[in-house]
Amino acid sequence: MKRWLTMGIFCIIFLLQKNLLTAQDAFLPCDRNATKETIALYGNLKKLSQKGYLFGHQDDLAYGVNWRYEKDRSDVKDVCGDYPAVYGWDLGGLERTSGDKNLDGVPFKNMRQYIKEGYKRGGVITISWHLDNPATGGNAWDTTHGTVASVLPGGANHELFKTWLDKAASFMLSLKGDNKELIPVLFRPYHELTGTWFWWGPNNCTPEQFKILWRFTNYYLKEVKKCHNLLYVYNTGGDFKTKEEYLERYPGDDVVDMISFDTYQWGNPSKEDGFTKNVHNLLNILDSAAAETNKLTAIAETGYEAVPYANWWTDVLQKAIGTHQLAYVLLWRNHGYNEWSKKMHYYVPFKGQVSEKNFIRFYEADKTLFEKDAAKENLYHIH
Ligand code: BMA
Repeated sequence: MKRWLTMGIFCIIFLLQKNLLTAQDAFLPCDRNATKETIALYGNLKKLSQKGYLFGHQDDLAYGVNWRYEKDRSDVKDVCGDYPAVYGWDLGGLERTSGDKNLDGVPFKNMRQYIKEGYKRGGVITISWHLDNPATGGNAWDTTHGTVASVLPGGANHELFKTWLDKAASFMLSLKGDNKELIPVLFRPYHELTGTWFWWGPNNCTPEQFKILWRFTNYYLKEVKKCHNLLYVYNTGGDFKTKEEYLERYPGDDVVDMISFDTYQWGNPSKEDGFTKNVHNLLNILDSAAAETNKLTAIAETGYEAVPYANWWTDVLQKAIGTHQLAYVLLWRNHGYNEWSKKMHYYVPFKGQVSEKNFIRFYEADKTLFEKDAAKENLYHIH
């Protein structure tokens, strides 16, 4: 009798474990050799998106409005006492011969350090890449026709392009935690891919060419360079009207982990609610694309330049997201005064800014998750 009972208990444990394993298996990164921290992050982000969305900020630790490179400082932390849960960084400039600083002046040496610090505290890292135009030597906004075809295998700039991917790979592989483990990165290459302003946009390549560009990048980083700490984020502009349009350039479930879009507030939200309505529509489409592809979702860039509307955080952004489940929402960088546009260029409040109080309410909302919330989740461990 006792033997039967013991065997029965073993059977139940076995079946339970098998079920749990199957559940985990169903949600794995597209890189089948992803590191265990990367696998853990992916599964945990999926679970966490049912509770709320992580709050992210670009270049958060490097500078803010009226300050540059002050240890442990962050405009977000100055206002609400907590760091963002997601740290956005950009590799643009790494491909240049002189590549020691990115296109916005952040030294890559510092960036690597900030990434380590954020990861160590339990935050999440995402990286975009405003890479130069390899055909012309111009910047990412040089939309000279034909560049995409020229970097694909067999194209005139393919070998040069590979040397740039080599540089991106060595940066990714240089990101290590205290135990020498690779730091997982949500990699968002060829961002705003449906916009006409970058050389990888639809005015410059067919959907097929774009897909090959993506698939080659994924193959090269994963198989040749052995970067197994990357989760791939497909990212469009905010200009799509249907799921089919959204997925027109989607390169395949086997090379994507997260789907996202970028969209910014323009105009005056106290007079019209176009942004809220639009974000809501975009999120409905994103949700249906996620149901089809079984991927995580995010708003990878958003904001209202200089946040001139005091209640923007709760009355506009929080409302726009509503009950949609997202892994994260990231606000763009706090540059401060921009000499070129002669305007203030920042997207999160700093001490004394007009939306400061409302940002604290947004911080306190149940669904918004900042770094302390993320740290509690132990995102890099499989639970
Ligand atoms: C844009 C602006 C630019 C910046 C670029 C890349 O949105 O913030 O000033 O150079 O992003 O970070």
